[in-house]
Amino acid sequence: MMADRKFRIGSDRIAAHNRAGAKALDEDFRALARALKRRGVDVEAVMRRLAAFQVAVPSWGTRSGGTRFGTFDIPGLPRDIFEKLDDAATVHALTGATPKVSLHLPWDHTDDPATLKRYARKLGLGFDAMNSNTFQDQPGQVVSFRHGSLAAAGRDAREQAIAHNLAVIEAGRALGSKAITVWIGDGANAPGQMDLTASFERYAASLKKVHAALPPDWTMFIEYKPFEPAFYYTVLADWGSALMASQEAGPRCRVLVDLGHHLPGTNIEAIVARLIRAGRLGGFHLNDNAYADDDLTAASIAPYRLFRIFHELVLAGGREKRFKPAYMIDQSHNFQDPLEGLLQTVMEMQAIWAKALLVDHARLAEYQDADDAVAAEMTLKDAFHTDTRPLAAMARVVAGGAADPVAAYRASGYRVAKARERG
Ligand code: RM4
Ligand code: MN
Ligand code: MN
Repeated sequence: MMADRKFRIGSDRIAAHNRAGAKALDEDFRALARALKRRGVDVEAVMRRLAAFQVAVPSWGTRSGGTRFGTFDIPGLPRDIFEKLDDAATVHALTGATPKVSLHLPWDHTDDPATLKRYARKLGLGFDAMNSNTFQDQPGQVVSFRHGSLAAAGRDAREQAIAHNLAVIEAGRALGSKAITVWIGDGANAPGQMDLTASFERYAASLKKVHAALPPDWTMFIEYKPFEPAFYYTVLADWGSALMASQEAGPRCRVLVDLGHHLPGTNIEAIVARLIRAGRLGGFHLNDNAYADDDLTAASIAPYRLFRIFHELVLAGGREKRFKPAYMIDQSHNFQDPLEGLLQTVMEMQAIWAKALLVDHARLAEYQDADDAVAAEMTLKDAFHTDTRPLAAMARVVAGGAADPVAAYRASGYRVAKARERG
């Protein structure tokens, strides 16, 4: 695997892009910083915290993905995990905010983890949570997961699912990952098909075995989802079930909130607040939805909802210095160039994270104590309506990324070069 002959977006190209926009960005940044200082905001502190905001790129997000019906590939998509890492490194080069990649097994399986690890290190990348997959059968699989995996009534299927999760942990250990994310599709399509109590007990018992195999510095995340593929009953359908399961599994089992895994109208920030209170919030799969598990680009539909979630996280970070949930992207790109979708996502995340950092907590608390609903809401809105894009752009430039990652990516001709390279 010769890294050096491949087309890359180098720091010289990024620096040239930034130089071209430097004057305008400087003006916008100064004007905003002045306005924020007038509002009593410590702009340097906001910039420091913005610089610390990092999000993991999913290996599967670098390819055209997931409608249930088919995918429509554009030329130049990555063909293997090495090329997926190349693309992830491109996102990191342009944003300075995505130093880690999340792998999905067996999709990203390699027989040679040492080489993959070395390759990643050369690109300046590390590995975030490993995702297991027992929601599909793989070619040559001994027992089918047709009737379930970790929660299956059949012991063979359960043991095979546990063994797969242990293998994912081993694979992740070899790569330097520190977490595993478990999502299962187990459930039923017809009332009576499955015992609601026994299926949950089997699931929790299986999780416990996976938990017991965690290396000492590892965490596990469990992901709930209200329905699909099991439409009548899903074993891990909601945050309450997930909280119970995590508590039964063990202290290092945390709940992962995938934003798309909620029914329309759900107050996700309240769920987040409860999970924080229980000490069981593990992290996020960032994406957006209009209906269900749409896997749309994060903040494309409901940016204010994401802001409200981030607000809870900023508050929690203020209360507890060690509070550090994992941020991972989990979305599919059907109509976009996947890399543009990822870049756009990181830009949105940074801008909305910056908004959440601007909330005046002292004022908000005063209004809440005075039962002043209007003033309290307007305090949130003051932050939300602030155009924070110059802060986000400046944070990227300082981190060595591009002021405008999508524009720099387009101007580089990356995808055309990859189409030539990758055939
Ligand atoms: C699921 C869930 C998982 C992801 C798979 C591909 O709906 O969100 O996180 O691994 O899709
Ligand atoms: Mn997910
Ligand atoms: Mn999903």
